[in-house]
Amino acid sequence: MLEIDILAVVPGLLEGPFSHSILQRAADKNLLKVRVIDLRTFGIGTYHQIDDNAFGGGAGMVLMAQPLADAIRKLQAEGAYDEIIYLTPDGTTLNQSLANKLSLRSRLLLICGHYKGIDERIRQKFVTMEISIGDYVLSGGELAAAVLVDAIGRLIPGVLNDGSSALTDSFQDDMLAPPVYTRPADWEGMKVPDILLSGHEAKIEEWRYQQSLQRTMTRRPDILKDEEGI
Ligand code: 6GU
Repeated sequence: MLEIDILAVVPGLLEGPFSHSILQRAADKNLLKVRVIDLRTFGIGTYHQIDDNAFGGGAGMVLMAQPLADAIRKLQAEGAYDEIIYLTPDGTTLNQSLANKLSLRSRLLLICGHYKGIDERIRQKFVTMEISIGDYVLSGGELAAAVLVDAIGRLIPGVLNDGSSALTDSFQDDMLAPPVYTRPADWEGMKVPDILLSGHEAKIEEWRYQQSLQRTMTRRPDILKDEEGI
């Protein structure tokens, strides 16, 4: 069982993603438990303030240390986290290897930033890992958290029906996946490669490997391992 708590500024953004398809099945099987916590409930004063202007000036608000610390400490009191992850464009870029590692943990806290980010002292005091989902800027960490949970959730053993399926994904062996086809074998005059209809398992495997290799060399030579290289 993997428990993921998500501390969010806009929890509504996370209502949809976890109640469908694979992640819902993971939850039904008690393999994954995602909980979204509204940072606003830890806000200060009548208006439940969670952000303030940045010291030193400049446009944009910063999430204050106190509401974040109060939320983190309350959640920690329910059980220790393996990692406290801050979703931020200046974090380590997410890749398959990192998703694999995180899928083996049992309790994670994801912190979603907003505006100009969170007070640096929260990063120093609590955060153990900082993750970005790519080199572009989102308006907040929630959608990035949804991407991270999807990437991790489908890797938890038992979540996918076909246990081998996650292992043949693009990136899983530093290679892109080969092309796939389904019925009909002839669609609008476009035929499925004969080899896939041959029933010859070893030859099909070799064809898929060659297709993967070719596709990776042309599209993503940067991810190829040396021994497979040109
Ligand atoms: Cl994790 N957060 C935000 N706000 N923008 C991003 C991101 C995260 N990863 C890529 N862009």
